[in-house]
Amino acid sequence: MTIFEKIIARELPSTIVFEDADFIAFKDINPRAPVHVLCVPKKLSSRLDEITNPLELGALMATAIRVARDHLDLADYRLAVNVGAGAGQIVFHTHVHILGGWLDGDADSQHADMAAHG
Ligand code: DGP
Repeated sequence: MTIFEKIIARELPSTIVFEDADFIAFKDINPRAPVHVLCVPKKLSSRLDEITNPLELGALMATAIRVARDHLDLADYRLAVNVGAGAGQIVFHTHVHILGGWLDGDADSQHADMAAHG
């Protein structure tokens, strides 16, 4: 079972900001922006490029956008996906990072840089 499956099953605590039949979104435990939420498909795939159905890929992006705008109230935000360990992926259950909430001009600071984590 992946860490995120345990969160979906409520076996691990998390701060959930959105959930429907197919997706869950919860706060990242190691935030790298003032708002940092992960949008996760409940159907398990280990990395984004394992999802071959364009409708599923589209639904994931559409859900991330809906969570950012409607549930996190972000006008501007960054969506990021690490695909593979070499790109910084550490949890092998596909997820989209939703990052935002910076003050003007802070979005490109080191704090906001997905590559700066670890
Ligand atoms: P990535 O590097 O793209 O695989 O990002 C995985 C993210 O998952 C990372 O930013 C930290 C977060 N994370 C790992 N374990 C947990 C956990 O148990 N709970 C929560 N809320 N987030 C976690």
